[in-house]
Amino acid sequence: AAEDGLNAWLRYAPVQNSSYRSLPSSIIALNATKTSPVYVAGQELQKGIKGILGKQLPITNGTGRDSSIIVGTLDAYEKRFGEFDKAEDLEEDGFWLSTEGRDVRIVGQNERAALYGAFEYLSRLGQGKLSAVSYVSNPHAPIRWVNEWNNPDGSIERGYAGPSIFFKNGAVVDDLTRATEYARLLASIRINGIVVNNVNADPHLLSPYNISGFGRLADAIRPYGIQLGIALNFAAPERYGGLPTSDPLNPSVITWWTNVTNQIYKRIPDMAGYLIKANSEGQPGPLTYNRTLADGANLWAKAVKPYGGTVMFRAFVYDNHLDYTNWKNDRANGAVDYFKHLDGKFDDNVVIQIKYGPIDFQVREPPSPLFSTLRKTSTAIELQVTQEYLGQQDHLVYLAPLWKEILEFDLRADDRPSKVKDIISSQRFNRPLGGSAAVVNVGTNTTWLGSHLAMSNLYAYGRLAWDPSGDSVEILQDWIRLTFGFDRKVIDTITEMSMKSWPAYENYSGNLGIQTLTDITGNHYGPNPASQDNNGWGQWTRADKKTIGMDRTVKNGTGNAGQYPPAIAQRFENIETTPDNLLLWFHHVNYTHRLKSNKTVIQHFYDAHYEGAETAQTFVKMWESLKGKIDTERYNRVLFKQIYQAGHALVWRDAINQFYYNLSEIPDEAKRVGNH
Ligand code: GCW
Repeated sequence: AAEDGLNAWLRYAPVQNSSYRSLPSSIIALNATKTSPVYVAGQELQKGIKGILGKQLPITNGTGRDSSIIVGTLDAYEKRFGEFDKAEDLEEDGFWLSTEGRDVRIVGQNERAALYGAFEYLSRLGQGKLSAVSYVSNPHAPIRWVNEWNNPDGSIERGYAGPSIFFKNGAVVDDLTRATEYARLLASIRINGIVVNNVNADPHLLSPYNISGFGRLADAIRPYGIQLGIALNFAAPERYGGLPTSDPLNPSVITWWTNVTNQIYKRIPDMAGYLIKANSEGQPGPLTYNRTLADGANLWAKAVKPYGGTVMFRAFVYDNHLDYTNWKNDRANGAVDYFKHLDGKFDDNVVIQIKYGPIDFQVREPPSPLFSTLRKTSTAIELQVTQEYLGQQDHLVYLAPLWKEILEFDLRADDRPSKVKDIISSQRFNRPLGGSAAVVNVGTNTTWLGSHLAMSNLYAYGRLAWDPSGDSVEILQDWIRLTFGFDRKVIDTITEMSMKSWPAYENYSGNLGIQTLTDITGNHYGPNPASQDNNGWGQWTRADKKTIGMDRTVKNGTGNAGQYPPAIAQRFENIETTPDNLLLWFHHVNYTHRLKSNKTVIQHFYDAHYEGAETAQTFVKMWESLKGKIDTERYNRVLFKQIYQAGHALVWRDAINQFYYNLSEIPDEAKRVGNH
């Protein structure tokens, strides 16, 4: 049963359906050299059809007499069958799938695209989607990566599913089975890059021994069409290379990085590129040497350029020793303040990787204003599948609806439609690159993320990276069918739990845009509203006896609202047009301030915390109603989590409500909170 966890949505559980009898009788993988993605596609089709239909199809070269499932690249297909009339419609990484006619045909623009098409076909079979179809599917953006904050000792920063599948004792592990299995899962959701080490990067990972370790890792994931990326430590020239400086304009530093890069590409010719966290949370960076962030990014951009590599440069630059006594200070201003004047100064193969909101993966944030600030720079959005502030996989929080809110947000740059999804795809500002990265942090746990239900988030991430217009419920239900089967009640129940989960978590953690009120100085888990304020981290609530919220207006506050294009700036500047769910993000108000719902802020707090915690109680009963419809092992594991969440939601409710009651001394109209 551990297999169910490991295979996740690729279980290939049997499906009974008589109309499958008309299936082709062999598989032809065109021009497949061993370990190529097309070869893997052939193997995967064989395995999947065996599982789903109980039929063992031979992989042949094709006799021409029998019907076949044909999979291959556009080139190989045309060589074999002549000109292909859909060729023009295929973009990079795109595929064509046709189940019309005698054969099933899967044609990829490149090798990995052929594999994507094979997985798509298997996903349809596995969900009982039998109608004859013929369509092209192209990606919304070229960069569809995951980041894994893995340290060489095997620990994972903000990972909640056990130690690393990649590293142990300072080096890449010998047995890379799990790395390959992970690549398989990721390829099925069309992810094409993995940055395997923590952005708080260990400079010693650049040793020749570790470069050969990276090489083995790259070999382990390459058959799935996935490229390896490496996170760098800016100060490696000093900390590992023995140079007196890491100044990005110093010739010896440039030579040093160029040499390291050449060594890496010698071992890994298709290395995807570098990811860099610089001048952030104590990490060194170009600013340490009075150079610009662009000077740093461009140094690596030039080193990887000859190999077609990309530099992902994180926008998560801020001062974590902000003076909290100054009400004009605002961590949320950091990204725009640091990057605005650099627009147009980055090389073409640099992509600025921007967290979805201006602070840090909170339960609710507006989109980062940097998305609409950078017009001459490529950008990507950074999301978290690992639930750092969102219950760390002990709480069910289905994240697609949160991501969709950001991706569909129209920033109105130059008063024109400017949805975040069209900015990061490179379309809106006509940039060469763009896309998304999600911090996933899988571990050795057989469920990958530490929770069976949390895997809907990884699945949804891949789906939305490929097509951000996808619908949260449709994506979820595809995942449920593939993971748990077709039973109507199973589908409806998990759908209801998942769709209620983010609003519930928001209700019992931090609502009205006040942020997730976790302990912010430590593990980011559990309630601790007092920890937000009076320190340099800048995740302030500004709560006192009478008032609460960050004043981010231009007229009176930190000016953050003014970082958005005019139409949006106006909306947030103005308390009447700021939506209730972001009220305390942008405004500092009395607890007695009336919301659009006509409730006071404090009463909304009390009520929402009761409501959210109540919803979490119902998840237990909902899950229990599935007993007998889900295998015992997964049933019990999920039940355990739901019972835990129900209890912890009460802890959240009471801790937060009591805290604001003690502070404000305003009674709860329903008389639940207080000293009775
Ligand atoms: O959310 C914060 C985390 C840090 C993390 C940092 C970042 C990798 O608490 O653990 O460091 O963000 O994104 O760089």
